[in-house]
Amino acid sequence: MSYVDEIYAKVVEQNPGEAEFHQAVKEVLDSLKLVIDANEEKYRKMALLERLVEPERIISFRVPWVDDNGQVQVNKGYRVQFNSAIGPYKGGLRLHPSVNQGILKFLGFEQVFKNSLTGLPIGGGKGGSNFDPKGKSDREVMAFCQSFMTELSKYIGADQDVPAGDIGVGAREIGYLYGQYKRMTGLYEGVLTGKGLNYGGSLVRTQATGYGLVYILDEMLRNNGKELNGKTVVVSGSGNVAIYATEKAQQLGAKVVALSDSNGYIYDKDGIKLDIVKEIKEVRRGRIKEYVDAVPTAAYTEGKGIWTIACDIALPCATQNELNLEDAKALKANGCFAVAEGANMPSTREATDFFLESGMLFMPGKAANAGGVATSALEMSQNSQRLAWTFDEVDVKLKDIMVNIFAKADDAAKRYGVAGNYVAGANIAGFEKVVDAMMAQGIV
Ligand code: NDP
Ligand code: 2IT
Repeated sequence: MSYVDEIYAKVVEQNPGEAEFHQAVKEVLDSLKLVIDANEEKYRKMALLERLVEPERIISFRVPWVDDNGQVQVNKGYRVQFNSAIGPYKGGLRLHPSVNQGILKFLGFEQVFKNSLTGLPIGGGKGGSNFDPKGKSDREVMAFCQSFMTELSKYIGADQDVPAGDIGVGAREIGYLYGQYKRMTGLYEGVLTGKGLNYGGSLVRTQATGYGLVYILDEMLRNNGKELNGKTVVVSGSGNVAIYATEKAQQLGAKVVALSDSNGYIYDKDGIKLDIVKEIKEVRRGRIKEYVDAVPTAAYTEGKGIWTIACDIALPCATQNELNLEDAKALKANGCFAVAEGANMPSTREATDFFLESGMLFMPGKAANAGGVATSALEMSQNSQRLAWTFDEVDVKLKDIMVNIFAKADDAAKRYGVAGNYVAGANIAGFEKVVDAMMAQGIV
């Protein structure tokens, strides 16, 4: 058995029941075969892959809090500190009832390669809880965040581990978490990113993941003789990433016709009116179906099915494994020629293979959604300097980083004889920097 296959078998055996983690590891290892086979003896002796797939540390803890009825609730809290070879652990916190250790390990593993691709000095981590913020009052969310941070504060720091937002964690939650960190430690430091602009946040961080996604999409299209202007786009989700991907796609001349949430999707043939979506989602914390109350010419459909809408470009921006083989085939049959992943691992492995084999342009999440964490790293730089850059300064840097990520994925794919396969390219390019740092730092 090759070294790569041996390691995958071990991961499955030693991490039972963690399907998403197995899936993420398999995709990366399959891409790395080309690189590892050429250096097998050296990497095997150093147990490089064994170390790469094992988190440096996982912290798991109890999160007790009191709800509005005076009832004590208990959630599970986690932080997966996956790899610190190239910088302090960096990655979001997810609050969603589906969160478990396996999902956070998959997200932390992806983050290691994504963060490497940004070219900035950040290692990989992820955390969160099975707490469900939906339907909770602000006071309940604050009580949860304070309890969560009381424990987490022992393990993080501006030069140690810097969490941020992810599903269910936005400006409100980061504010409560930051306040409690400061209270627990007495430190006013850049320990979290995605902070409010009045207490150390960076301009563009709110928009960064969605904007970055469209910047790299644009770069991929232009490098393949196509353009975004005039194209019809379907975006899934209606959270932070989906909203700002829609905004930038519209600014660059595309027509976005659909958005979704976990209940269903809207279709607006005239193009989504984003100010209405922002009001529903960012102000009222409502459901996407409320869009048709404001725009009666649009349609709402309950359930899945967003990928059956005809489009040129699909941007999955909701959650993992939201787009399966059947969805991929429907997209292709309806004329879709490009897919870029705003979410982490939204396409199943079968869907990803179909995109690549059928000649569609496909940019995987760890490259395509790296603009969020890259701008987080820019927030860390500004915090260290005790300065705040202008919107344009940060936006220009973000665009430059996304163009560079495209170039790295494109170049690595070409170097290993799989030109146009940006999955392999991103995995290899992300791996090269991390492995170099790990080898240099000895057996740790
Ligand atoms: P938000 O919480 O702002 O929005 C999440 C959106 O996805 C909502 O519309 C939500 O619908 C939908 N969604 C979440 N879980 C499910 C599910 N199980 N089934 C169907 N729909 C679901 O999160 P973000 O926009 O920040 O994150 C979206 C994706 O982007 C995630 O995969 C995240 O890991 C990734 N990402 C985020 C970054 C960031 O900076 N925020 C950076 C890089 C990647 P509902 O309201 O019904 O739950
Ligand atoms: O998946 C991700 O890259 C994020 N949720 C953003 C992480 C960050 O540290 O900004």
